[in-house]
Amino acid sequence: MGALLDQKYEKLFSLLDTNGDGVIAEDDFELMAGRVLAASREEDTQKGKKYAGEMMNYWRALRSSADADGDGRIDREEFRRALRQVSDTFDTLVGPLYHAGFHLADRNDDGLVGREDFVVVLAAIGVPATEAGATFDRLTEGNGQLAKDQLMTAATQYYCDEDPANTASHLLFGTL
Ligand SMILES: [Ca+2]
Ligand SMILES: [Ca+2]
Repeated sequence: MGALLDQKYEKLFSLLDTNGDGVIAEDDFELMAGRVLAASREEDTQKGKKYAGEMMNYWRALRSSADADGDGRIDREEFRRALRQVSDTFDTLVGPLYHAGFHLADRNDDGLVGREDFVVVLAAIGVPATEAGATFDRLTEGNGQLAKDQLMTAATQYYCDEDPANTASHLLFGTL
């Protein structure tokens, strides 16, 4: 597996280690879900609960596939090894969280997400706002509205794809 995937998994690890203690554990997901819901003011809504639920599902699926030594914490090496297998399980492991994130950011439920709402969510998971804005512009090719298919393509390619031409997907969470 190539260096590009490893760079992306490293970036993802840094974001998911929300409290920065060098391992990914349940408390990181609780912290991140709390930040996203607070930033989008969806703490008590159906969408917010759905997102928080998917965050915990992601954690449980990740733990069951990645936590090789069973200590409830996932270190960098365990994470990288697990994500290399992810193309087989993307739809169940990763897809639902991105669906829920999209619906959270689609504030008026018209199937499109605007720049500002996208930036709020990405900033809440730790991507600097200027980089999140640039991500949005790349994904939408400057069109100003993000469709769910565009996000799902980017997410799939972020986890599974090594073609250097798909820059917009590789930079989904900002610079590598
Ligand atoms: Ca952590
Ligand atoms: Ca919308």
